[in-house]
Amino acid sequence: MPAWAAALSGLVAGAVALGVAQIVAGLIDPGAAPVVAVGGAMVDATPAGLKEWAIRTFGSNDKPVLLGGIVVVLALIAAGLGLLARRRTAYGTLGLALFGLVGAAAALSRPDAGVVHVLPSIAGAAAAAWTLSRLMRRAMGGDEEEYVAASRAASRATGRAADQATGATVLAAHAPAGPSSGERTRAATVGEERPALPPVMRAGGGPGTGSGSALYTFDRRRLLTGAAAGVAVAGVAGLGGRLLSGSKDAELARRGVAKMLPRAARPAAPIPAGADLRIPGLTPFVTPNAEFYRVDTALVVPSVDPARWTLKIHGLVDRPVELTFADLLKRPLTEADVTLTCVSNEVGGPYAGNARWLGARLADVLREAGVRREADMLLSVSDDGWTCGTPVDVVMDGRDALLAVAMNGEVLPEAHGFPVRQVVPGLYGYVSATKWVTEIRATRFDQEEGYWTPRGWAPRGPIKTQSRIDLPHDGDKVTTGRTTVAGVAWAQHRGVDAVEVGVDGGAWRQARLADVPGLDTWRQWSLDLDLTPGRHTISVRATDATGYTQTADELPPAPDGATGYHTITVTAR
Ligand SMILES: Nc1nc2c(c(=O)[nH]1)N[C@H]1C(S)=C(S)[C@@H](COP(=O)(O)O)O[C@H]1N2
Ligand SMILES: [Mo]
Repeated sequence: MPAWAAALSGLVAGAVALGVAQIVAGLIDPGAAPVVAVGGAMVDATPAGLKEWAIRTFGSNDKPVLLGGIVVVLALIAAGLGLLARRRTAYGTLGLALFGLVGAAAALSRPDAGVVHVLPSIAGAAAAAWTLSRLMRRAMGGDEEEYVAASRAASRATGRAADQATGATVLAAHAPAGPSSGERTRAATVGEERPALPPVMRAGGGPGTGSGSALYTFDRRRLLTGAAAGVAVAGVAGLGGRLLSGSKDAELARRGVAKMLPRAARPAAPIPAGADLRIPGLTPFVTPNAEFYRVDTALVVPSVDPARWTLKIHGLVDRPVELTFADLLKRPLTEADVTLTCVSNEVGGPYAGNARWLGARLADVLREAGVRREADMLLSVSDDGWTCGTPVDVVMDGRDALLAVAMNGEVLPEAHGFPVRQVVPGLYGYVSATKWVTEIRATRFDQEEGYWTPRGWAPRGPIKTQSRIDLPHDGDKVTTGRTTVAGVAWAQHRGVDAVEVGVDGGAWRQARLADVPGLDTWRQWSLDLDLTPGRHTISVRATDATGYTQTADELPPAPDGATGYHTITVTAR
C-alpha cells in the first residue's frame, strides 16, 4: 500500500473518531468530546504568562485557535498512525487506543465529569480502529462480505463447497495448474490477518499466478470510495452531535425566562443624557450585549436549564440555603450600571464592557444564610467547575454586588452566564464575576484558592484605575489643526474624578469628562488638540476619587492588573 494511502486511511479514521465521539458526547455532555476535554485540560494547565500571550495574540479568538490547533495536531497523528498501521495493523490499533485513553483521561479530569464522560473518546477510538483496518483491507483487496460471497461462488464453480471455509482452498481452486499442498500452505500464510483473496477479486482481474506478492494489489478506487464514505459518516456524526448538544434547549429556556423577568424593585436612575458624548469612534457608554467582551475557560458554553438550576450557599454559614431560579426571581431585584473589567486587559486593551445588570443583591442572600465572622472569602463555583474567590467584606460593604439574571434589559446571554452570574463592582472578573454560578461556599483565603490563583494571579483583584484612548488610533494620520482625542477611564466603585492628556511629554491638560450614573461605570472623556505637522505621542492618565493618579510605571497584566499610561503615536499633516 502506498504511503499516501496509508496516511489517508489514518486521517479518515481520525475524522470518524472525532465524528463518533461528537455524537456520543452530544448524548452525554458536549464537554466530554475528546477535543474539548483535551482543550479544557490544556486551558487548566495555562499559567499567567501563557494566558496573557494567548489573549494578546488571539484576542477572543483564543478558543477557536486552541481547538483548531488540537485538530491539526490530531490530524498529523492520525496520518502517522495510518503509516504505522501499514507496517502492522496492530500498531495503528494500539496508537488509536492510546489516543482514546488520552481523550478519556482528559474527559475524566474535567471538574464536572462523571464516569460516562469516558464514552465519547472510547467510542471514537473504537470506531477509528475499525475504520482504519477496514479501509486498509478494502484498499488491498475487498471487504469481508464480498470476499465470502466470492469464495462461495468460486467453491460452487469448482463443486468443492465443503472446502469453502479457507481462502487457501479457494485460491487452490482457482490456481490454473492445480496446486500442490506446499503452495496451499504458502498462500494461506501470505496475509497476516486473513487469507488471500481469490484471484477473481483482485484489482487487475483475470487469473493470478498464485505468487505471494501479487496476492494483495492496491486498489486506489476502492480506497477512495471507502475514504469518502468514512468522511461522510464522520461529517454526519459530527453534525448530529452538534445538533444534539445544541444550545437550542438553552435558547428556548432563555425565551421562556424572558417572559418571567420581573421589573426591578430598585430600579437604577436613568443614565444621564450626558453620559455618552456620541463622538464617532468613541466606545459607547453602554456596551451592546453582542459586542460585550467574553473571557472564560469554557470551550463549549455551559448549557444550564433554569428549571433545574439551583444556587447552594454553604460552608462557614449558620443556615445553608439552596435557591431555585424561581426563588431568585421572587426576591426584590436591583438594577445597577456596572463596568466589568478583565485583569488580563493590557493598558489600552479591549477587555472592559459596561452594562445595566438586573439581579438579587448578593449581600442580602448571604445575610440570610448567616455568613460567619471567620469567613473572609466566597468561593463561587460555576456549572463547569470554574471557581473564583471573592472577598466577603467587599460584597457586604453596600455596593451593588448582584446575582444577575439580566443584562441591558435582556435575559443574560448564554455566553455571559445564563441563567445567573455574579457581578461585583470594583473587582476584576476573575475574582468576582462567576458565570453559570451554582454554588457559593463561605470559606477563608488561607484555606482555599480560586481557579486563577495557583496559575499565577493574585488572590484578590481590586480593579486598578485605568484610562484608554479610543480615538485617534495608534499610527493614524490626522489633519493639522483641531483633532479630537477621546476615550474611557475607569476606577469602579471609587469613581473617575479627572482625566488628563499629555502631548509629546508636555504639560498634562484636563480632558472634558462625560456624566456618569454612579461610581461603578467607566467614564467617557474627550479633549480637542491643535497638532502641529509631524509625529506626536499622546498619553492619557486618570485620577480617581480617592485622589490616586495612575502611575507611569509599566507592569504587565499578571499578577494583579497592568499599569502604565496608554500612549499612541499619530502623524499630523
Ligand atoms: N464560569 C466562569 N465564569 C467566569 C470566568 C470563567 O472562566 N468561567 N471568567 C471570569 C473572567 S476572567 C472575566 S474577566 C469575566 C468576563 O465576563 P464576560 O465574559 O461576561 O465579559 O467572567 C468571569 N467569570
Ligand atoms: Mo478576566
